[in-house]
Amino acid sequence: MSNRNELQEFQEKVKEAILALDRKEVVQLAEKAVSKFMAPDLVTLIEKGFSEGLQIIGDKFGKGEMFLPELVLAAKAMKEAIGIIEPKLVEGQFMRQSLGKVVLATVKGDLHDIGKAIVGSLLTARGFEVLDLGIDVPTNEIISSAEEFRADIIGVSALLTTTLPAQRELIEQLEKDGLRKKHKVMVGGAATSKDWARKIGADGHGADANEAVSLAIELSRNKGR
Ligand code: B1M
Repeated sequence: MSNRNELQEFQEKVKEAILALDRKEVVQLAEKAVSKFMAPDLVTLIEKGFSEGLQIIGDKFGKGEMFLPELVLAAKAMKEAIGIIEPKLVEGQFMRQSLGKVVLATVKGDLHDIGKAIVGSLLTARGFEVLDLGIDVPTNEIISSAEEFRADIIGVSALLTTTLPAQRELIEQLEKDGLRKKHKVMVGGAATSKDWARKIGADGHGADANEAVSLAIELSRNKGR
């Protein structure tokens, strides 16, 4: 069987295990994946297998076909799986010259961190120095940490329509503090879009982790402009 077919078959198995809320199987598949696939395929597996599975659960939750405890179980299994895969994504990267510094945070009021963690792992794997401030981070804390860390880029994630405004607030606060030119701002997360990024004056939007990395590379090249 070709590697492509194998990967696709694996993706389907991962999706099924997530949908079945079978934590043990999800973890076992992550362990197998690490021994079978190289980093680029693992990224595809995260996006097309694990994330899509969770997305389907989210859609079912939105329609009232699944409930919060199920969402929590699926998210826990996914986090465990990503924890197993992450070291393989970043291994061998430490000798590289830094591409720049990124401060990442999920905005205040928002507890979703799986997507941000994936973005953080891929940025690290590509050679960025990443400071992840975690979830539910107040705007002032994001700004003071970015200043202290001398971040080239501030990346903020928001998954709820109610927490989206915190991304706008961050940009407004940077402007008020006279710091807007010092830090590029990248936004992402399921509630965001390219339109939203334009509307609030962000420097870019990452629809997924790969796009976030390409954007960060572009932004760090255009630093100071
Ligand atoms: Co929540 N949740 N959740 N949830 N949850 C959503 C977001 C929702 C769309 C589900 C639904 O109703 N269909 C909905 C939001 C509706 C809305 O506002 N429009 C929702 C809701 C309502 C809620 C609660 C309010 C539920 C409740 O309590 N009644 C509650 C809110 C808690 C809070 O934050 N205050 C809640 C809680 C939770 C859990 C804690 C159970 C859990 C999160 C666990 C965790 O993160 N540790 C959870 C989950 C798992 C989801 C869904 C199902 C999946 C999110 C996820 O991890 N996806 C989600 C449904 C959905 O998104 N469609 C949902 C996988 C992940 C890899 O994708 O995060 O999109 P994502 O990240 C992607 C890209 O967006 C991008 O790259 C990543 C990789 O491709 N990206 C970036 C992300 N950040 C980026 C940053 C960048 C660039 C790209 O630059 C900085």
